Amino acid sequence: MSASDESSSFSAESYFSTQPPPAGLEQDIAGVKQFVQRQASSGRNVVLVTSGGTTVPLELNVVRFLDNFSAGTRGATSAEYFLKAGYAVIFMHRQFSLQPFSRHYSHSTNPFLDFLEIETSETSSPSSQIRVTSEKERSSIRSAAGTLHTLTFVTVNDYLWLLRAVSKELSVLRRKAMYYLAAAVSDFFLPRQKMSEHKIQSGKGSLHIEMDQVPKILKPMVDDWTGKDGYIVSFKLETDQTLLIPKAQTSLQRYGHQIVIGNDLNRRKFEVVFISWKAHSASTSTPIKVKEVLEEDSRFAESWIRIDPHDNNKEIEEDIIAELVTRHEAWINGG
Ligand code: 9Z3
Repeated sequence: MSASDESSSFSAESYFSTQPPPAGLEQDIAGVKQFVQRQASSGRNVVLVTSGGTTVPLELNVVRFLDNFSAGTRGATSAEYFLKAGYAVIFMHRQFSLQPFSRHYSHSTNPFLDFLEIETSETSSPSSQIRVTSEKERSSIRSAAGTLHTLTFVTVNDYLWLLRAVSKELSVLRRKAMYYLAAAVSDFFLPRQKMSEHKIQSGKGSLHIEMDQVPKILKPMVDDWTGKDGYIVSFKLETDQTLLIPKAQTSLQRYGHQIVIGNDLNRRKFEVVFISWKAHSASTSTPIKVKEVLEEDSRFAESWIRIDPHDNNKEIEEDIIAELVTRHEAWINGG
């Protein structure tokens, strides 16, 4: 597999007209619609948090797949801080990746317990720390809180279909909606039409697979799905620190959204950089060619968030979310 220029690239439109929607999409979206309506009447801001990595199956009867790296820590932790800040959260995550409020309890089924600050006993063993007893009690806590709605994806195809549909539902909230795209999404996929039905056999020696490029969905997301009003935050992951800022700037320039958060794979837990538009440079400014974006480009603001890497009691997401909440508030007020 190689990243050659020869593989065809799908536009978002051609992608959705040729690749089938996941089973259960309609039901998922009916749930999102209800959730959004409830939040709209309560006047809350709502954030869509995407989290975890997508897979790319290689066979229709799937035995093998490619996976993108992410444990889902960034998304799950961020969702917690958004909830604590009073946001309602649609948490769209890779099946079995980390979830808000249960990430510290590997056997917990009680995602709201930290959030609601239910009493815990310091003397009891970790597995019996939680005092809430019946499942009925737990479920009423969750629905009383009612501000977390969870959706799951596995493949990049599930992810793309869900993202489009959820974004369209959320767009009714106009500026009160935020989109926080922390999921690690594959750049390449195998279109259904090119997939082998059965397990690829090993008898023929080495394996050659040509993959197509996943459509760049941020552009239609900004321009169409979210009605140009949503506050869109994407993440850029690099392993070469010197590429972080130029790549994040290129992404902002190309898609015209609000913020790109750059993170280096090995430093992501204690350092991130926010790339945004400077106040006088509207994202709708005359497009320039991407290659003209320079590291010192004056249209972009760059601000770093850093925490002490040795402080185990501090999570960088706390500061990321605090900063985003302030910026989103300014955006809602027309900033
Ligand atoms: C991220 O960069 C996330 O912060 C991580 C989180 C995947 C690094 P973990 O949960 O990992 O701490 O294990 N997400 C975005 C990754 C991505 O696919 N970005 C695309 C890119 O870099 C743009 S949308 O090209």
